[in-house]
Amino acid sequence: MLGRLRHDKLKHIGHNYPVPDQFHSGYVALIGRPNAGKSTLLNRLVGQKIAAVSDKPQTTRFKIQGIITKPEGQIVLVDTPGVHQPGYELNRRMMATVQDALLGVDLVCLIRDASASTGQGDRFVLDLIKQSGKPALLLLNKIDKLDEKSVLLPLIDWYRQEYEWREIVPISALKNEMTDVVVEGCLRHLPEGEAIFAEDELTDQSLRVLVSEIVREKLLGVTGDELPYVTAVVTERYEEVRDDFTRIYCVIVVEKASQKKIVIGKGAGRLKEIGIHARQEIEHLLGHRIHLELFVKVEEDWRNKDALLNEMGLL
Ligand SMILES: Nc1nc2c(ncn2[C@@H]2O[C@H](COP(=O)(O)OP(=O)(O)OP(=O)(O)O)[C@@H](O)[C@H]2O)c(=O)[nH]1
Ligand SMILES: [Mg+2]
Repeated sequence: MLGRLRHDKLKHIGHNYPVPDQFHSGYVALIGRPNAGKSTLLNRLVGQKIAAVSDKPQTTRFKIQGIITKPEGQIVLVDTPGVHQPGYELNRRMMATVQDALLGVDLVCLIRDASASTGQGDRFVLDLIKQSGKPALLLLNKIDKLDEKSVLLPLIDWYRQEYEWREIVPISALKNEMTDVVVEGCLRHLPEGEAIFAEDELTDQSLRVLVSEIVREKLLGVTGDELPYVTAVVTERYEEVRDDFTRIYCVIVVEKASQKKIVIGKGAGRLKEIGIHARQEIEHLLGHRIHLELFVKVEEDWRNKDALLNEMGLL
């Protein structure tokens, strides 16, 4: 049985919180266009990297829950894939994940890249939230990229006319600016209720999935703009050899032999680089040494293959 990532591995937090009169808890979906910074914010708020982040759109492929427990309440943050037009079965499932997340949460956070101009995609995301009718916060992200903060004003005006936001918060997920205000805002608008997860839990993802996401993130980091969409990573074996040593085998799936060549690189240089970066981060996550082996496998048209997508845990 594989464990989950818990706080006790990372830092101790007190076990007996005084029970405040009103404890608020619930699920909060992070919804937005690809690259808006949803996963960056999730990692920031949880205080630990649990979701892959990259500058390539469509990094997140499935639902990842991060848990934040405070004396006043518990927030289960639901990170979702960026909203985009589905082309393949993979993308259809990604969008089904977004719809599913919207249905199942108590509160929605729309994350908008405030440094980008408004487009069709933004209108589409907004319509999804309108249709859900859920209470929502508007988070205008990447304010560190703005020379003039005043450009936020017309953006806020536009969004205000479209929906009754519970709160509008300009933030920088990357620079950790105003992120505590997001936590306070979420807690304020969640219903009263008991904690859903144990207070030391950080995520509902298995270590197996966290590991393959770390490998995929490093892969995205070293490959060009074409490859992100055609690669997937599956943790095939996860052997806890000893308490302080784990052996892990991951398979990187691509669609063509030519892509396999790109991933492996000259003299297997690229694959080694991915392995080194991933191993460092996984060792940091687990707090002990690991042996990581990466394989590359060609699986034509995997993005349309139900069996493979099921194996990857995509809905
Ligand atoms: N300058 C700046 N960059 C940011 C900020 N937040 C996120 N980014 C960058 O934006 C890029 C996308 O971030 P992600 O967190 O992967 O975005 P996402 O919304 O999860 O994207 P998908 O999973 O593809 O939908 C990364 O390069 C981040 O470093 C921010 O506040 N400021
Ligand atoms: Mg993401």
